[in-house]
Amino acid sequence: MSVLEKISAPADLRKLSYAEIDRLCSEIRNIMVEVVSKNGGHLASNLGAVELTVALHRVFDLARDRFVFDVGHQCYAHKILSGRLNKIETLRQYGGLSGFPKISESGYDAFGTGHSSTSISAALGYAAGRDLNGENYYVGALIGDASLSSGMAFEALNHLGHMKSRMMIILNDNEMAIAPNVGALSVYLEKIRVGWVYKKVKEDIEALLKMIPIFGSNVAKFVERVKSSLKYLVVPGMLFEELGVKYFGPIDGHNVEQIVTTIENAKDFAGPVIIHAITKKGKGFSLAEASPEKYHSGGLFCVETAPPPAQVENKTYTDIFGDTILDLASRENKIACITAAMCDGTGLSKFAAKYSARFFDVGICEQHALTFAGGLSLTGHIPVVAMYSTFSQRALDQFIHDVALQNLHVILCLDRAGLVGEDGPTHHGAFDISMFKMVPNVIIMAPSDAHELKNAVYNAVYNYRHPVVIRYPKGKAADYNPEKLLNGDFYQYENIEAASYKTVAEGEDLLMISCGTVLDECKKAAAELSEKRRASCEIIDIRFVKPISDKLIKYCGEKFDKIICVEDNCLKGGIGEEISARLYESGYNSKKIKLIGLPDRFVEHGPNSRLKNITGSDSAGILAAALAMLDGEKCRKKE
Ligand SMILES: Cc1ncc(C[n+]2csc(CCOP(=O)(O)OP(=O)(O)O)c2C)c(N)n1
Repeated sequence: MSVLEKISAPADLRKLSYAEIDRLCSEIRNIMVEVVSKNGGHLASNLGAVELTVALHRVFDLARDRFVFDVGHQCYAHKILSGRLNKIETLRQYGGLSGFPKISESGYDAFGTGHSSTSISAALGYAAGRDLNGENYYVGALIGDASLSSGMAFEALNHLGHMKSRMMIILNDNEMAIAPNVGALSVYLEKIRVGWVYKKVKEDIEALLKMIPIFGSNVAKFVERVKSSLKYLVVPGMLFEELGVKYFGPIDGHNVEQIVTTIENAKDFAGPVIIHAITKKGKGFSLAEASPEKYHSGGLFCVETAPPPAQVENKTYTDIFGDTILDLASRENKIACITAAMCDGTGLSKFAAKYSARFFDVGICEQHALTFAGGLSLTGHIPVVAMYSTFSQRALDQFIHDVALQNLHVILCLDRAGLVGEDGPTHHGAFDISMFKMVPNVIIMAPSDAHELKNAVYNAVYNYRHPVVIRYPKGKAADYNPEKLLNGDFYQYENIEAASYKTVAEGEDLLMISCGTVLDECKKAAAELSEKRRASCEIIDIRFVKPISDKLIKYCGEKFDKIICVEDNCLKGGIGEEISARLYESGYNSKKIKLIGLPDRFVEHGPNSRLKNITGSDSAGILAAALAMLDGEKCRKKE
């Protein structure tokens, strides 16, 4: 009988011996590797947090006590232990368990997460509410060392020190973000780790100081000064203590007994405490221990072998962006690239290796990344900030106030725009068009294929002296042909005038305005339409979300009565709404217009093909909308 089988509720963990707990941790790891190899997911972080999670469930009753998992990508052991083992096979599948904590999924999930560095704020909110209500459950946050470096986490620590609420932070310190962690805080934590041995030395010195006879107050003051300067040198956790948070550690984050004992001691403290646990990312699975970055998150893999490197014909939009910026940087030495702890994920690894002086990893600090870029641009550099669309949500004010208001030449490259599949609603890039389109001075491009993306980046660098946003999705790049448009060894970039659009197919009966990589779906739908109804469909690749020219509006208004706008942004504030309003405003107010894009609800997790289908934004949905327009048929019902 496996140890897991002995656990019908988390409280059963308390009945286990520590030898059984060790076996349990291995069993949990095996399940994780098995499931992630089939369903994809965040492996390395989960493997590293098993013992911490088991210890939490052993000490606390997490149905009542409230623990917030930061980012939430390390929640698999928590799900396995809190009544979801029988559904773990469905992890990240449509209708199955989410890859992140979700309050609608289980009462054991205290707070929904996905974006980093929210846990201390959310836990402190819980603690404040608990105290107002006169309740007495325990509250805590489990946060990684990289997530702790973000502004939000610092804001929460600052507030926590002021509130002095009874709550616990468990710092899961594995020295890694997705890649090795960066920044002064990480150097500080490194000092603590290294200084583990200094602990003993410090105790000896203090004992020695106590033995020195004190001759008058000067000597006493001197001793105090020596003591406090020594504290800064060698006492672990001084930073937290100074902020009013009692520090425990560092401890071995893979030793359940040690973690449990420390939690038990720390939780009796009346105010805020932090337990600093040292862990290894990827722990227990040799491939992930050796390459935690590769196994941070990702697709399917064979349990025995590492995933194969990407082939040329499988280049993603991320790869195309990375290659392009590398190429342009060789010609333009003012280009500087900025990432918020996502160097590889955004395709900047080659740039970082070749142009390290012009590369800045600011940590998980999207807000700082944009304002930093603003300053950098005023020194004559051309900052290119690459981040995922979903994380740019956090930096909207910095984009508006620090970049756009001053009309600075900062290029914001948004990867993972549109639906991202199995990571689900916390990670879908559903809102960037709506967010950025409203901002004055900005040029926004939505390239429809690999070559359009290359040209977008080129034009953003050389031709547009404004803030520029370029958005592109996850996945394999359409129309990628490395030979295409080569002039000798050099790629032949094209100058693109802002607001220019491309007519992809000419037609008479209906117009499809396509925004970005949904162009493929539009083409498929148009082909089927012509086959099914002999209807001729014009397709326009709009290229620019902003500006949209009056010429385009006039052309659409004069030539077509039926117009379908397709995008992978949410419909609210999307490009379809913009075109409808502009048509109406220009007097073309009797058009039949159908808007296709993401609905006014959060789209769940699951394979992208399925999500596109249920939101009606695949070729079948576009075709159905076109048929409904042409024939007056009812649109295919959306979920
Ligand atoms: C706001 C935000 N930016 C970027 C990310 C992408 N991201 C997911 S996990 C991660 C690294 C987290 O490192 P750490 O907090 O140390 O946890 P670990 O994975 O090492 O356990 C990053 C950058 C995110 N989830 N949220």
